[in-house]
Amino acid sequence: MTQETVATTSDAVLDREETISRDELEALQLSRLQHTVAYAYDRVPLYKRKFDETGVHPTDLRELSDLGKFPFTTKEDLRLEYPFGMFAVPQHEVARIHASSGTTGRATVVGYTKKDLADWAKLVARSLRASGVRPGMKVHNAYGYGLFTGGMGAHAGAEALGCTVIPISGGQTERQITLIQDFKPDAILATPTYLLTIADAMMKQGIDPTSTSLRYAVLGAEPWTEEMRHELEVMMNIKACDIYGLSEVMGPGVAGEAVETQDGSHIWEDHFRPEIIDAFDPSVVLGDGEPGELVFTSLTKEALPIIRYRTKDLTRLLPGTARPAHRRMGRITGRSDDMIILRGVNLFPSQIEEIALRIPELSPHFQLELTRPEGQRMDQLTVKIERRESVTAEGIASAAKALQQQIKIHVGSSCTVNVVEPGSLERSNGKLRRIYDMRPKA
Ligand code: DLL
Repeated sequence: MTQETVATTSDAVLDREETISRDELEALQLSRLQHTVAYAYDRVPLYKRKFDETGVHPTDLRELSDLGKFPFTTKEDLRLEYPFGMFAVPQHEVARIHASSGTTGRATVVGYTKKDLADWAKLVARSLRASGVRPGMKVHNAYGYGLFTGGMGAHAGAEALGCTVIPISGGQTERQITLIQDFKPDAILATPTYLLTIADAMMKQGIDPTSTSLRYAVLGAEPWTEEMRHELEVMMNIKACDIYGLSEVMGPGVAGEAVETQDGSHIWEDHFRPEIIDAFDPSVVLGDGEPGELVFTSLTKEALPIIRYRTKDLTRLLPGTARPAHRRMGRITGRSDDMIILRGVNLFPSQIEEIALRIPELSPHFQLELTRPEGQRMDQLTVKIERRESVTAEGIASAAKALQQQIKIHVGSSCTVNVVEPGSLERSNGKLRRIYDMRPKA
């Protein structure tokens, strides 16, 4: 790593930008933002077209709040510019390409220059370090390798931090368990539901998940709750922290959580300027603390500068704590496109996770099925959830009732609860699919 570093009182050495004041950070953001909008306007035809159509020019950005005058960028823009239309550098300067899976349409393609890759590795290293990982530790990386940014992004960050990386990727759970036992890693990087799959499989093999060498987990790529954190921490005797990111903005490491506070991920604001907007009226930029859709503008990216990217992730901005100048994001309640609208009530899978895990007889393994029975106009939600081992028949009945009632009270929806046998629902290999929408297509 070549970036400037400063010593701290703890056992970690932080980047200088992690310790600067808010004023200094905002001054840095403004100069980087002014550069980025001009750079994007000059080099990417889509930005020039959109800025011109909106009637804004890079020179209109005089203070940070002027960013609100600039047009948004959406996933649809990236799709329409498929594959390389959003790139701001000639192809020979693009050192690496990643892409989304494209299951919901054309893949979105993203690119990185050598400097982008170095910045990305630095920010993942920063996130891992915040979450308790230290140089010299062995890191078991179970994020998927390939076009998904999780595997290679986490890998490069752990290497940049000075760790020994075990690049196992996702899947092959039996093998993961063998290697955890044989290589004795200190930290594991995975999606929360995949770590649950691993812990669950250990128990099936008669291995006590608290007995492994693992002490830290850095989990992300999908929504998860405080209840799930508690579940995993107790089950595996680890400290579990959040890492957030998305490919269009960079990949993992846009934000990372500090192990000493465990109070939400700090957005690395020396590289990204976040905003929260009203998802239903995007012209409204909301204040800190107000829930809405997260929007990002990159401040240093060369290959794919991104201006006001609408993430569809719903959260809010909170003041910095462990890294005071960098605001935190609240837990993501869900994505606006993952929201179930059930008879007029909005519902997210994470709400069900939160409620279910407070009921001792129920496990974190659940699926949500949406149906519309023949001849009916009303949609039906069925929560299929596995019971924990050693639960009696009465226990199952009362847990099902409790879940149904709590969902009605906290979410406002009526649903059917179906408590199923342990091991009967599909396990996660990465990002877990929670919603099964079986309603007839309109
Ligand atoms: O999931 C990047 C990543 C990899 C982040 C590994 C963390 C760890 P995408 O595949 O582009 O990139 O998906 C991005 O995943 O918009 C969120 O909806 C969701 N997501 C990512 N991290 C979190 C998190 C990677 N910590 C999309 N909590 C984002 C909740 C998350 N949701």
